[in-house]
Amino acid sequence: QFKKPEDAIKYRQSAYTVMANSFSKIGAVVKGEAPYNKEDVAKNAAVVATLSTLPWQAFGPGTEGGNALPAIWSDNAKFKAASEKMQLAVANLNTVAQTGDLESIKKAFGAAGQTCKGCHDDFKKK
Ligand code: ASC
Repeated sequence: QFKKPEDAIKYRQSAYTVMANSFSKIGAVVKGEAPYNKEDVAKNAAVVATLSTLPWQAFGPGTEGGNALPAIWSDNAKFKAASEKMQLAVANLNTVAQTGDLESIKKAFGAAGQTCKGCHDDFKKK
């Protein structure tokens, strides 16, 4: 799917970049730094949920590098489990965001943020 390892690295980093942009916009609302607009949050949550499905295909054999730690390949089952946990958490954030209940959004956002961090701790260069 990717001609060079750099192409895979660029692809997965791009997906994370777009995801983080939308996630942090929701974060600003959750932290009270931006006003709550239901449609904006719902849209950003949908972007995060969709983008969350993309990076994993770009961690194939021979694509080591970027900010990825070798544990992604040496302990791939654990990486996959962490990625699935994150995808479930952001899918839930998206479901909740579409309902427009800010308290539920705050809870789902916090839980999703923990799954980002969980993976970074073990699999991303500091
Ligand atoms: C973000 C972002 C992450 C997560 C993480 C939550 O906005 O870019 O990686 O939140 O920091 O703990």
